[in-house]
This record gives sequence, C-alpha cells and structure tokens, in this order.
Amino acid sequence: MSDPAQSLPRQIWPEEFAARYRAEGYWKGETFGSFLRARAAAHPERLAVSDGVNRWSYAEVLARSEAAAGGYMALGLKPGDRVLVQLPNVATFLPAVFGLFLAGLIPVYVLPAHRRTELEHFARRSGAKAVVTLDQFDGFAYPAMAAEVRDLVPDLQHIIVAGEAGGHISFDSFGQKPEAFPEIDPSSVAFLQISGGSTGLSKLIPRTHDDYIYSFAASGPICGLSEHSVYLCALPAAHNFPMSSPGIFGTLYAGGRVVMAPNPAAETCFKLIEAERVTITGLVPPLALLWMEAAPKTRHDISSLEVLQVGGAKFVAEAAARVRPVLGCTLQQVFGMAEGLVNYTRLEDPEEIIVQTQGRPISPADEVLILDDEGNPVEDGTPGHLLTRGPYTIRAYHNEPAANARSFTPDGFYRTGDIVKRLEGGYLSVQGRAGDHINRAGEKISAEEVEEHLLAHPAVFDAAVVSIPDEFLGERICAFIVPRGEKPKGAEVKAFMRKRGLAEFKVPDQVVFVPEFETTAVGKVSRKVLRARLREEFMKKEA
Ligand code: OOB
Repeated sequence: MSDPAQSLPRQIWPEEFAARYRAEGYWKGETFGSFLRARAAAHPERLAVSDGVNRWSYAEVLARSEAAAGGYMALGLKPGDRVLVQLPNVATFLPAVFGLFLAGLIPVYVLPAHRRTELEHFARRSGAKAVVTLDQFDGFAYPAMAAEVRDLVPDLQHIIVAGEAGGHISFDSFGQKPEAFPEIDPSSVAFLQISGGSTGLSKLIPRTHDDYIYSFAASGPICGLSEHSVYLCALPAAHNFPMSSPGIFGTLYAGGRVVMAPNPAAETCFKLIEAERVTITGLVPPLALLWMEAAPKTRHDISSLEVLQVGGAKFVAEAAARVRPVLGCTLQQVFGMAEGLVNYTRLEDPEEIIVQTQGRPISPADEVLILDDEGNPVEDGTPGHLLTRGPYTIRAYHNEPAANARSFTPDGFYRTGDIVKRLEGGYLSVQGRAGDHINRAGEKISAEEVEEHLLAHPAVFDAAVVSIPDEFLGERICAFIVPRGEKPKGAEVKAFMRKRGLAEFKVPDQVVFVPEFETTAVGKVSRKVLRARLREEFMKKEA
C-alpha cells in the first residue's frame, strides 16, 4: 500500500453538484493566482498590506509572490507538494502563501502557537516537504523547532526562513521570477486548513480554489466590503475566520487593504485603528469583552471602525448588546467552521437579530439540516444537530477514512457537531454542541488529545479532561487526575505538558486530583459519561 501522506490531497463533489455550482455562478474558475494578478493589474499602486515594518502595494505583493514562487521552484518543489506555513501576522504572510499558490504548491496552515508535537503531526499527516517560517516572534525561535521536526520526519527537507535565516534557506533572498508558472486547475486543492480536534488529533481540511474563493468573494458584500475597506487582522491569520470571513483574502478580493496586527490586545489594535483608519475587524468573544472594557478609557480615536465581527465561540446576548453603545460600530456575529459553512448576521438586520442570533448562511446553495437524535428533522425553534452541505463545505477530510465515515452522511452532509435552533428567516442560534471538545476562547481543543498527553506522565494513573464554563474564556480546560502513588503538583503537570511540545492553549487551566473515577456495577463508564459527571459534580461544588 502506498503511504497515505504521499497521495495528492483531493476534494470531490459529485459531478451533478459541481456542475450546478458552476452553472449557478458560485464557482467561477478563478484561482488565488489569477485573482491576485487581476487586482494587481487593475490597481497596481494601491496599498494591499502593511505591518509594523512593511507597506506593500498590490503590484509589490504580486512581484514578491512571483519571486517566492521562483524560489520554491528552484528548490525542486513540484506542483501538488505540501508546504507547512507557520507565520504570525506579518505582511510576508501574503507573498509566502501567494508564492505557493502560483507555484502550484499546497500550503498547510499551522498556528504560531503550535509547538513541536503539533508541527510534527502536521508534517507527517500532510507529507510536507518544506516549512516556511519566521526567524523569531514574541521571543520564540521558530527555525530551531522546525529543525527538530525535520530531524524526525524524513520527507520534510527544506526550512525556509523569513528574516535572519541562520543556516537555513532565506525567504528574503528569493528574487528570481520563474520563466513559466504551472497551469493551476481551479477545482484542485489550494491548501490544507487544520480542524479543531473534535476527537483526537487535528485533521487536515482540503479546500479548493473554486470553493474557497467563492466563500470569501461572497462574504465581501455581506460584510460591507469595498475598495475603501481596511481590514485589521487581529486574530492569527492562519485561522479560517480572519483568513476568509471575509478576512484578509476577502479584503484583497474586494480591492481593500489589510493591516496585520502583531497581537489582538486592545491597546495595540486601537493604535492601529487610529493610524490606519481601519473600518472592519474580527475577534473572538473574550477579546471583544476586553476591547469593550478598554474603549471608554482609550486615548485613541477608533471612530473609523464601522464593523466589529465576533465569532469562533458563542457571544452572549448581554455582551453583544453593548457593542454598538460602547464601540460605536455595528456588530456582525459570525458562526463558521474551517470545514465550510459560514453564517453572518447582516449589517442591516434589526438590532434584535444581530444581538440574539449567530446569523444565517452565506449562500442560497447552503443546505442546512437540523435533526433530532434519531435523525429526523426538528421543527423551527427546537434545538437539534446541525448538518450542512453546499458549494464551500468539504465532503471529506484528507486521508481520514474512519473520521470521514463518522463526520459525513452517505449523501455528503457534514455533521458539524453543533446543536442549533433555526429561527425565522433561517437565522441560527447556537445552543451548544454534541461532542466533547473544548472551545477555549475560540480555540477548539480535543479532550482526548490532552488526556493522552497527561497519561504519559509517570505519576498519572488516569485522566479525564473536561470543559468548564468560564465567564471570560467561554470555556476553560479542567483536567481531573487520578494519581499513581504520590500526587504530583498541578504546576508540575502543566510544565510536563509544555515540555511535550504542545501549544500553550492546550495546557489545562486547572488540575483537580481525585482518588478514583467512578465505575458502575457493569464496569467502567464511557469516557463521555465520565466527563459529563465530573463536570456536573465540579459545577455543583463551585456553585
Ligand atoms: C471557526 O472555525 P473553527 O473550525 O475553528 O471552529 C468551528 C466551530 C463550530 O463548529 C462551532 O462549534 C464553533 O466553532 N463556533 C461558534 C461560533 N463560531 C464558531 N459557536 C458559537 N457561536 C459562534 N459564533 O471558529 C470559524 C470559522 C469561520 C468563521 C468564524 C469562525
């Protein structure tokens, strides 16, 4: 059998669907490269992106992307090869990824917060041959971590570094535009996005040029974008939300300008909003709360901000109602997923809809099912499982036969795992979710994955990881641990997790030691039941 990591990522809609999505004008046959070329030709001098260091016009972004493509190709990378991209919010993000698109290479987006264990997982799963990263950011040296992973994963050969390259390949020295660019099929996979790990490790989500470009092109008008829009990228650019809802790509598609924020802190961003006359940005709920706390005291003029999008986790109505009075802009709730479906409240919706709902789908072609536990449709207003299918929702993960069988129905609906209610007009209200993952400030964390790491600790006999409602984070990670012999310190368990090379957001916020886990007369209870009981008991004690 061939190594699954080596097979080319694919995303296949049955022909009748593909034909319909084309005929109805959703899929236009554009590619990332063709749309960037079109914008650079239409308005070469217009500013496309800035960060604290660089300000590049559309023509400059294109020229740098072409040079990057030349550099990648000169390394011997071939169309279809995967390349890990681990970059913080810097202007270089754009030429790094557009260069990959132009060369027919497939970016695999890794978060700056990811550490060795995750990088290794993505390298193996994708079969990546190279990684593009930055010399250092926020005190962390990315090339050293990439080198550690290269030593573990034979396919990973090239480390390409923007900034001080050390002994690695210098991204900044890529200067030669190739003689010819490969032909790119718009229906081919453009990149691999990572899923929030619902069960176990993160899966890879193959998105095509056709489907993804449709999702952000159609988001533009819904989010009020025009060539005058200035989008502040405050969340990590690798996330689907700031990347495409409408995010950086939707803004460039509309001919607007992207401002990269080094971090999402209120003071950092307020300063940028004033300096760059930012008109729209997107945040997760905890950050929106912090911004609302900081706004009345700030000395910066944030009056240019027209739209604040909030999504990634439930934004409670009481907080949502404060956005307009406190920040002076329109709130747009965004309920989306890297697998596809994105819902928005519309800018012109009545305040009640904006505050109370998580919006409605982008597309008339988005099909939404809300089903009870038996799989029968529920009435409007009744909570049920959300399933969806449409012109930008995937039909399968990359090389995950078992997960695909669980996550997709035979007729191609994606089981989102979310429990929602449908309201009048097709608006959705998110009620919760069926699965066991933790939504910590918008980052989705698999309980199983964290448990696996805890169990590797010699003093841990058993572990169960549970989400606990948290006023600020939405949910926090609580690890219940049955010690083996002497009880380790909570802080020591957390330090152990970090040493295993895990993203900081997966380290439990709280560690609770218990003498044993409850078992029933019939034997061990299921993990799901155990987690639910631990959460319940814990909440009772807290109350
Ligand atoms: C976004 O994408 P992911 O892939 O990180 O997470 C998707 C999950 C959803 O299935 C849902 O459980 C939760 O995040 N979620 C929300 C929400 N937005 C996302 N839950 C309640 N209210 C919301 N507004 O998080 C994402 C992707 C594109 C746009 C926006 C968010």
